[in-house]
Amino acid sequence: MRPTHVFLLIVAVLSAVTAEQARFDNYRVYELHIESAEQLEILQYLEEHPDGYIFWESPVQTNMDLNLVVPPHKYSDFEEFTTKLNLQNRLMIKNFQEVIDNERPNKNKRNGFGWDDYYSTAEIHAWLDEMVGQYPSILSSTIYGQSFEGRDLKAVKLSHKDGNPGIFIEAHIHAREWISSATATWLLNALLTSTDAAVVDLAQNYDWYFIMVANPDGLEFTRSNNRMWRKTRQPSGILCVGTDGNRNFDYFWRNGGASTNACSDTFSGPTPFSEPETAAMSQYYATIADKINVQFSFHSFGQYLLTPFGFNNSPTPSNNVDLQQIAAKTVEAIRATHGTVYTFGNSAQLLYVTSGSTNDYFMGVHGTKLSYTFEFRDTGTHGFALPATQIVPNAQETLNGLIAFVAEAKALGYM
Ligand code: 0X9
Ligand code: ZN
Repeated sequence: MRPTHVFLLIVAVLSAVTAEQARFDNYRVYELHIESAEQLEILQYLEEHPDGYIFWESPVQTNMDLNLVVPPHKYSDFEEFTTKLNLQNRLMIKNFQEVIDNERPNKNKRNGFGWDDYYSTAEIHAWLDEMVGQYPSILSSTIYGQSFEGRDLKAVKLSHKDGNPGIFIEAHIHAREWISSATATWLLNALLTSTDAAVVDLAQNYDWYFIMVANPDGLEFTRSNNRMWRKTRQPSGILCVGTDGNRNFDYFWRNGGASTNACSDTFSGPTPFSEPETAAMSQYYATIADKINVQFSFHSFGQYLLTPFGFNNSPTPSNNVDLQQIAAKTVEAIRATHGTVYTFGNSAQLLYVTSGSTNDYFMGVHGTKLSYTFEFRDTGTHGFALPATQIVPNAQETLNGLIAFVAEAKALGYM
């Protein structure tokens, strides 16, 4: 570790020890639907002058849904402006602190790593090291860089034999999306230990590359200071910190759906790959890209399976019919597991415009033919604070989705 990193780590640890965790008592969460240019303009102004409001999505276009967290001192203000603007809104959460308080029912039962609770980067990495120690002939790990605060950026590779098609999974680039890494570690565990024939087939006949925590500094900040943090932790201006990792990749960077305001949650960064976490991921991917047939990004929430491209006026990928056909099979298998309904389609059409995302970069720059974003559970009942009791069912349905995915991708000649 460089001395500056040691220093930063000490600062980070000290501030974590002295910091108070932000509370959200009686904060309400509303889902809004932006219809008119006027509504969009007002919401964009509000995002730049939030005064207590918290945006879960940036207002980037008309015809998009957006979740807005409303603190108690803004109840009447919210009522007034939504009425004046005729802004469609639906109360999703009455007291967000209560949802956070119910997120980790097993947090005081410390019995090692598992999937009935959420864990820190250090705990996740320690578990990965333990797995590498237990399965040294098939599992290996790579430290592909360091985060801004000096934490290891770690990838693992599961391979039973040479020449397998490659599947790359990148999770937890957004700090508050805890279910993303929990699902990824569950999947790796299933690939290592399951005796189910379909899972054994996936494990033995494909090479799996996982990045469990793409943004470790962000994850730690959500645990110590603010559960709602999204970005990296490198200062982005005098008053603001962090860049949206999923807007910082160098492909049609700043071409829509990204902010140039350093305080925004969708800040693109001052330059592409300004963040050590994204620069390192792109360099790591460059070393394996020719072996990768499929790439998945794990996010939450909304229950979507999204396909590229996301940027403004982007072209439709030449294999879009296949992309959608594979997605259809995947969501069908997800639904057949526990009844969870996913919607699939192009990310810009279904959700909103984004640029500089991992998916766009891996497909656009490296030519990865199958590239998808999972937005896991739920549809807004708990939002980012999905109870840990849902980790296992979320992961089970994802695994069944992946089994169906691989079968269809193989049938279409991609693997
Ligand atoms: O906005 C994002 O980065 C993702 N949604 S989230 O709520 N998890 O932040 C969606 C990104 C999907 N778009 C592409 N990958 N192109
Ligand atoms: Zn995300």
